[in-house]
Amino acid sequence: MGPARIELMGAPIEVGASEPGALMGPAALRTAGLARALADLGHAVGDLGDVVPGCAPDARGLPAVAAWTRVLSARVGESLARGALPVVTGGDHSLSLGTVDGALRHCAGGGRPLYVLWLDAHADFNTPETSPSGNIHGMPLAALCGEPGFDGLFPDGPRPRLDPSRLHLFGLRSIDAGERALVTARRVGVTDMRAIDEFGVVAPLRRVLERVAAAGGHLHVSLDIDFLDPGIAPGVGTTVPGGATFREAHLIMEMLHDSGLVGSLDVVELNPFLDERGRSARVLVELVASLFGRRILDRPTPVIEAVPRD
Ligand code: Z70
Ligand code: MN
Ligand code: MN
Ligand code: MN
Repeated sequence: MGPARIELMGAPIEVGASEPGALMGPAALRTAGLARALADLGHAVGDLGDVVPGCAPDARGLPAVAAWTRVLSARVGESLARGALPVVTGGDHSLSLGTVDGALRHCAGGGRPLYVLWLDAHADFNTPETSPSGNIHGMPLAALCGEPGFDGLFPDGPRPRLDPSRLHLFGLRSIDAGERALVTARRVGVTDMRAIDEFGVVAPLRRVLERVAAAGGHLHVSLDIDFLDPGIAPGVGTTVPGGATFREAHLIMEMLHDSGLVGSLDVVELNPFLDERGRSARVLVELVASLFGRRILDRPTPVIEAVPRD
């Protein structure tokens, strides 16, 4: 059984990145037929349009990101409270400050643990102190996990923090020295590209999904397009060679679908200005369709026992 309703929201934010163009991401995904692809699978789909932040269009830096965080947290919270599954399209990765905050608050209210699967070439675990670039899209996870240096980003008052042990970085292949130290110290779960080369995507992802299922958790998936190899998805500001293949990425999406655990989704960092004839937008639509049940034949993931345990 699928979700009651999938709610698409655009978050055309690019102040978190240095390369302009990500604000066109939601429009490109609409043009590539995201809503139609999901509706064709039999889902009830609503496109709620683009979220509008409470800041001036030319606002920059942390105050602008804070305005986006507030409104996205509220919109995602409302969507989850309606029993819908919010899919937020970006926009740079700083938008996940809001989407994950909204999911955290929703889960805290319901007494459910929130797990985050971060499909990304990067760790996005810098703080203003460790960041070599100052770009906020390289920092959302440090902020969400409660690292210092982010005063004024979230609404005042108590806020649920993301437990780093419930965060899993998948596809990591570019990490700065300061964030490497933090990721290790905080015991963040990591399946880096070397692990994928050695073990494939299936066994590591099954471990993650088993943990979420055993805890009765809500899984938030954050898909950064640079998780994919730039050869299949060139429409991105920061290309990092050696990314996930078309087949690996589809298999991950199919496994996520079969798990039934995904409660919210971000699709981020598509930069249509740098894309080649819509290729990257189209591959993202295909991947999201696979996450929502598109499959080759009508058969589920083989039983977990088929994969040897370590
Ligand atoms: C680098 C930084 C980053 C995304 C680039 C890169 C961060 N670690 N994140 N593209 N999505 O500037 O902090
Ligand atoms: Mn719920
Ligand atoms: Mn990212
Ligand atoms: Mn990235």
